[in-house]
Amino acid sequence: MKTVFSSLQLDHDPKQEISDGELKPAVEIPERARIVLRTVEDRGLGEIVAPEDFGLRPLQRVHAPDYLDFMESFWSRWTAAGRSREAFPFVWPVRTLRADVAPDHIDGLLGRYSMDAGTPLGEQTFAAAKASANTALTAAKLVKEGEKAAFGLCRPPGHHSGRDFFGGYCFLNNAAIAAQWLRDNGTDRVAILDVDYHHGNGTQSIFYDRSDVLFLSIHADPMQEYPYFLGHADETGENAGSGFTQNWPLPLGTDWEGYAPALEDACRWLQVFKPNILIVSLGMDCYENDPISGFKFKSDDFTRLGQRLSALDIPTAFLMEGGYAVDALGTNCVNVLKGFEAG
Ligand code: 6XA
Ligand code: ZN
Repeated sequence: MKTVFSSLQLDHDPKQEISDGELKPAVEIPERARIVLRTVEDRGLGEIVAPEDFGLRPLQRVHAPDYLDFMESFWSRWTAAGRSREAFPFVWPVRTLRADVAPDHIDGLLGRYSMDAGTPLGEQTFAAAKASANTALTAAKLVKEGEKAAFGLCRPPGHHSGRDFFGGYCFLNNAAIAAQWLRDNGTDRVAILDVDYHHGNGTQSIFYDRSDVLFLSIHADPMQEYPYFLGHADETGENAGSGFTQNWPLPLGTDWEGYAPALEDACRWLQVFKPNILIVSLGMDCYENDPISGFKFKSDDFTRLGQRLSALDIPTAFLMEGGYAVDALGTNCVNVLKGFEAG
């Protein structure tokens, strides 16, 4: 299968992040994309192509205009306020504070448009995020035009970003942008299966009241894991979207044996929904040695995941999300894609 990637995606190069009560070295780093790209080449997955530029329109179909304006103007406003290092938000409009106010000060705006303090924003962040979205859109377009599968080597990732906020290392929701673009271009039914270790709260929220985009997510129980405040089993959609969101929160320590029944369930939903195209939010952070995660996948289990998805026989766009065990990331990712191809 083809891999889509742009070197612009490497320009988001965060140095530090806030986690565990410390400023630590960032884990969502350009080396992640480099190692996946190298493994795609070494194992001969297929051609590597540059993304097309789809412009702002597909982003505007998913994200709020004021959020996109904030992202576009962020760095000039940040530096105008006298700051030069990467930015972290630190105040949010929680219960009893006014969520309808858009403060003038950049520190207030950072809180308005974010969900956490763990996601550094730098000078090139939005340019890289736009390139990542174009990568997702190009992979979706390849599948729409008849490829059995395509791999969007997205970075930065997307699934935590909602209509008007960033967080969880995500700035634009690549999977949602690709799904909406498919809907706008004649694809009737799209399903998103999120197999990242973390719940895809942004994607869920974007399609929560819709029946044309099925959202399925298997992830670490948010009672114990980020993003905590979404991804629980009783969230199944609302209004026209009732029943079109399904979550499988699994306990910390889950291995392939514990994971497979949830995957079977999700596959049954896909067989009933019969999407024209499947988007897989492909995180590799279920891996046993992932530095920020708590599942127990071995590298071979990623091959099993790819094989199981292949049996569904649905045209599939794989879009990369998380996975931070950099040394094994290429192997684990290409295992899924090769497993899919081998069936
Ligand atoms: C908190 C953890 C962010 C999760 C990032 C991720 N700093 N999401 O991998 O899928
Ligand atoms: Zn993740």
